[in-house]
Amino acid sequence: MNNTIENALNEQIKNEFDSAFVYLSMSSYLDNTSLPGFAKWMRVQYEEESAHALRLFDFLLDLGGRASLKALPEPPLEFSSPLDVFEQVLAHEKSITKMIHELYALAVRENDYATQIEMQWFITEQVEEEKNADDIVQQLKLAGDSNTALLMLDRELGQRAPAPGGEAA
Ligand code: OFO
Repeated sequence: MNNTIENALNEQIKNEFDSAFVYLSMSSYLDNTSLPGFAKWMRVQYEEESAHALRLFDFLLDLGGRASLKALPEPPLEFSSPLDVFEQVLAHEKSITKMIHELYALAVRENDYATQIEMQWFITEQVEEEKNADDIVQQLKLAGDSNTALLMLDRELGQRAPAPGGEAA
């Protein structure tokens, strides 16, 4: 297969696993902060990112490419508040969106139609990812210093169900 596309897909597999690692670390922080609902929401997000990585991994193999897994940076461990966590999630998702758009543009330049179509799924997914993070940032801002509002939000986020069958969603 096209080497440029193979390298770019391998890089994005790493980026998706990196997202998974960052969110799992955030889940640990949130659990330690006695916010089990937030922690669960983030744990489901970890599972979704892992599914995104595996989706790209399988796509690369289906194209006849070779998946070369790369080392991941150590994720951040400490955060100053749930709002800090979700502002970082939003910034992280915006950077991932940029990477996906660049991958799509590369597939266009390389006349790789299959990768263009695969990237369309990720482009749509990123709209959802940014919206979800932004919604929670706004809700946390509205909650302000109210512990009651924070606990209500924790209960609501704790209802997030895992993606069925671990599928990317
Ligand atoms: Fe894979 O969508 Fe977030 O990073």
